[in-house]
Amino acid sequence: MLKATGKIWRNGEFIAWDDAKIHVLSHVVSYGSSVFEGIRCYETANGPAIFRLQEHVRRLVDSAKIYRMDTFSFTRPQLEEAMLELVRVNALKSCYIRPIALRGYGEIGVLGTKNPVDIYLACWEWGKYLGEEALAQGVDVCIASWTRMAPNTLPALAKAGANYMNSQLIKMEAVANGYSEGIALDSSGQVSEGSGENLFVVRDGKIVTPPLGASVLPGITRDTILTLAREMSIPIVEANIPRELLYIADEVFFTGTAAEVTPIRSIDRITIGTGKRGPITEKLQTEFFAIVNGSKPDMHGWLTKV
Ligand code: PPE
Repeated sequence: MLKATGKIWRNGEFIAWDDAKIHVLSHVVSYGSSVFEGIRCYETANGPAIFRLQEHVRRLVDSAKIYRMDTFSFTRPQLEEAMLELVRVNALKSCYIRPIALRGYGEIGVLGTKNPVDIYLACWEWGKYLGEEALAQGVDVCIASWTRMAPNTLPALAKAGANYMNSQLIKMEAVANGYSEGIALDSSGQVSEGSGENLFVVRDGKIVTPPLGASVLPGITRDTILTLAREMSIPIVEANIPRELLYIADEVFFTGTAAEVTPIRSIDRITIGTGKRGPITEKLQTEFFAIVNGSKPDMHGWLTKV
């Protein structure tokens, strides 16, 4: 269950959690016109710090631009500052931050360009996305019968609410069949991503992840792993992945703000590698957590102290 916090930021002002309501005829409700983010704020020895705040705000503004929704008057630095203030106001040590820009109440009809774009920033405490054990033990997943959106349908580079109808189909099918998560292929049949995670495959000490053209979200954790692997001299490339490569991989893992770095131990009931978290996954996971928790120096400037 979602755990309520004190305040939500709306268009520049803090309001009570329970007052963050929208009219049922707001454009977003009928037509799915929202763009959003998911950001983690981690507890560190120096207090709470938001992970890759600038990159998340940039992607929010990019998503809004793709949908001609970047008509709000807040700059990126103002949005960054507002999120820091949000965490301070709610006095949380660690949390998940959910910024949402939506087409609000006004006209009715598909176009929506005359409707206001309202921005909300909320945060709450959120634990482990795929379960507490998932990070160590790995998860059992399937290939979904639903594919990701074809590139000329809904743009995957935008983190838009509407894309998550596709994610819901993938996730519901997986859960209905007893899996934790589903992996979707793209419209040409290549591996794309999970319903809410990017995907990495390890074979013979080399890592592959699908390119941005494979209908994936340009994940910020994905970028973090690409960067860390290069620095650790682990060969890593972005390339198309045929479905069957997943079955014969040594290791497969998900990345995402919510899922962090989660190993996959089986796909379609086929055991991946040894059926446990693999050594490269573990190495990257350990490095990732050391950085986000502030126990290793933040060489990249990825943490913004609250
Ligand atoms: N692909 C999809 C489809 C996706 O939703 C996410 C994040 C990612 C990849 C990873 O992106 P990033 O967080 O920048 O590394 N999914 C968010 C939503 C989860 C939810 O259920 O809500 C998240 O992880 O915050």
